[in-house]
Amino acid sequence: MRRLLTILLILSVASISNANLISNGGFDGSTGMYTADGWDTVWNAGVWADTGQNALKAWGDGAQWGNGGANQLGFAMYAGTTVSLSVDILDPSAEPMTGAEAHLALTFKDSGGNALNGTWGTAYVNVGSGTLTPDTWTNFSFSAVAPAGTVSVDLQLEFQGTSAGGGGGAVWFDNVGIIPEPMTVALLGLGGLLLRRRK
Ligand SMILES: [Ca+2]
Repeated sequence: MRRLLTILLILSVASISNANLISNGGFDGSTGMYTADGWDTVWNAGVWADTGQNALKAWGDGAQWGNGGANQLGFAMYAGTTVSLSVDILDPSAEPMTGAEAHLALTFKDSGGNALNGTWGTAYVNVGSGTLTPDTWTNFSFSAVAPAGTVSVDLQLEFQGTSAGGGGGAVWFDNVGIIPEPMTVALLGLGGLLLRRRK
């Protein structure tokens, strides 16, 4: 029985590793304002092919913290899982980001829907205006470990104004991936412990 349990544990780990959780991370399908197939919420953003590929364009409203973006919510997640986020970003020379940043965020939540990860409740990376080569797709990625109590994770991509009167221009996002990398080694070790105790 314990051996069966161990095998099931290992199989369950294998089944969720190295799989991109995102729906339509390439923004294929419909184009237009305030829409992105497979994404939960789209605000001050939309999908177009201006850059030569279908991608999400997000913009601000000229105000500090004015923002636009898109999210996908509620991916089931185990505590201790390392979650990697990868996104391609482009700063368009026709409407360059000014007084703004591209905000890439993972929000881990507990069973009560409370955000974990400290003060802001979010693991994130900000790519500030002026740091990207205009009109050039650049890949950004980061990893975060799901804290104790995690049952789900949300993804948010955002254009975010950072200065009073700033938040101008736009930013493009494409090829979004969230890859969970469970603590396979630790769980295999746990399996080994169970087998050893069986003897
Ligand atoms: Ca695309």
